[in-house]
Amino acid sequence: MSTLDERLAQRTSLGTWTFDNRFSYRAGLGRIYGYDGSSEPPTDPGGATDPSFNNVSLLLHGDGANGSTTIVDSSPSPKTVTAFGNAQISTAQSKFGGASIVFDGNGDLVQTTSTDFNFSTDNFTLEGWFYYLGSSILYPAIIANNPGGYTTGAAVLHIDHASYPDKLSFWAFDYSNSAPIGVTTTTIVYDQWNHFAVVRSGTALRLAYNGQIEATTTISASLQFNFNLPSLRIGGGTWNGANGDFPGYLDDLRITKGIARYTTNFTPPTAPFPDI
Ligand SMILES: [Ca+2]
Repeated sequence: MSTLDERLAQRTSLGTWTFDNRFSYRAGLGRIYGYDGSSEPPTDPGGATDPSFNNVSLLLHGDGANGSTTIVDSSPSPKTVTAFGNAQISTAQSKFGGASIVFDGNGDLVQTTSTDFNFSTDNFTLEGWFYYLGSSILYPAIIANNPGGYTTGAAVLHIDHASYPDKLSFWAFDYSNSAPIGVTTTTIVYDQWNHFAVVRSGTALRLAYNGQIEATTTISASLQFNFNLPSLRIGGGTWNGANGDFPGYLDDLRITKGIARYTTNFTPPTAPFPDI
């Protein structure tokens, strides 16, 4: 039997290990449970497992050393995530884990590709935390695809400073070339962590700000979303160019394919999204 330290050093992104039937360590939860040899702890101290974890397409905890450009995807099928510009890990702000991803609002973005981001007509949930510094940038993008223009297949969640000042708005060209699918109602508070969620549940598309569903729009059952067109972009640099650059921090971003996680108001997570 190896020592606890040795086993922890072998930690990977998934799994549960037991030690002499006296402790278990659940990776991702970062907790050690003591118990009497049964296969499960007597209680679930964290309660922090995700029954839909296998549907998670992307999970960015934004953790690491200050200045690192290594962006780790903790989803079950980890994607290669590339930082462009000055996008990097920052310990200056963090919702969870002591660090987040910082974007300076000038050409920064994070990009990845996978067919896991092509939802077609399935349900999906885009969610996470943003710390917006405020700016005069017209359309700071949080999550978008990148078809090269606002054209067939284009989709984006951004902060709007044109028609909907300091609101979240979600757009898809195939829904409309001139109107968002949804716009939140609460003015975004700068310089603090706010939770966002975009949820498709069949023909309902909902936007939530800090757990309050502020927009519900009926969409066609045949409306398709492909955030892998041809890549997924986070934090800016969509077809809007510099107008799409997000200035601030993003933390604990999660994309779930096939699952509508929120269909009513909810309490935003009080802990990092589980890795298991
Ligand atoms: Ca973090």
